[in-house]
Amino acid sequence: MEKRISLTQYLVEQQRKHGHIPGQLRLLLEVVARACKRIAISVNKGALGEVLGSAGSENVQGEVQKKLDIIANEVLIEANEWGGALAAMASEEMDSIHVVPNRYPQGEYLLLFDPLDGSSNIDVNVSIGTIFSVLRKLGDHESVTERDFMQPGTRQAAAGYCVYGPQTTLVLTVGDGVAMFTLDREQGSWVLTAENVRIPEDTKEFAINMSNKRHWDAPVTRYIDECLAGTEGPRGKDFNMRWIASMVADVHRILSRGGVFLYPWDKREPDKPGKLRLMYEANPMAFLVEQAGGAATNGRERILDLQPSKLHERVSVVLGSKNEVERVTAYHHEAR
Ligand code: P6P
Repeated sequence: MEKRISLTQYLVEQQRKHGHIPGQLRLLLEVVARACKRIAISVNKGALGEVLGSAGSENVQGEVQKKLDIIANEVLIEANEWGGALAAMASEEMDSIHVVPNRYPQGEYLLLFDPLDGSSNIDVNVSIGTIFSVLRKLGDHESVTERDFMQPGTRQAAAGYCVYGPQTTLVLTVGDGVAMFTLDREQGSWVLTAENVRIPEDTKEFAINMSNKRHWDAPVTRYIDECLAGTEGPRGKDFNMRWIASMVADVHRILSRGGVFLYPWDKREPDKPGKLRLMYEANPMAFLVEQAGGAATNGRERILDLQPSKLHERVSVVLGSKNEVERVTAYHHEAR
């Protein structure tokens, strides 16, 4: 079997091949990967590690925090604040940004993350994950504020996720395609197991929480009804449905074999554009999906083009196989 390469060697080769990865970014990505390894160890302990259940607190979203949410957040903060690559961090679990303390050197990057996405699955042993996005700090002003983070997803320098499932897999892009690394637990190292990942443009598999059907907007209802009609309907083919309720796991399946994922606006919270967060869920996943030849919109516009105004703002998400995303988006425009 050919010799597999490590994450470090992959990043060094990317740096050498394209100059695509400045030294600071390579260091940052290796630190994030190491933090994900530590989170994987805590996640894998489950009940043995006293890490299941709720922490008895709520996050900025008003969601009950699980113990592992807080552990994962602390691991990412502690791993990243001393390295010198970052100016500040933002997390789903923290109300405001965390500026790198003065006792450490400040770098030129901003790191955003959902430290443990899919928390409702933690206690029932279903795959969960860490999602991260890297932006560059704009300008050379000293004091970093939340305004520095208000950049569209097209400005991401890197994005990725780690899925804690049957395998522990790190998926990464620096704008030159998508690579996947599987954690070799015996060596404790990330090993390249796929690169230049491609999402098929067509699919027969959709992912949506069907229990919200009565709350959807007409274009989404039309699209899903056509999928459900199968060969007897206008699509002329049968569809399959998957919903893991863990975005990382659903997106990983789509990167691995195609599919379309929808978490659209619905009338349960009419004043909110959607459930998922733009900055540290939709943007990194949209960057990965586009780099793999897929598409990602909020039903009408390209997610990566959206100009954020708030750190924790939400968005509707339709992503995956290009032709399906384009169909859903076309239905939204027709319904205008
Ligand atoms: P629902 C997990 O809480 C999450 O943010 C995503 O990972 C997932 O896709 C979605 O919410 C699941 O939401 O409403 O189906 O529980």
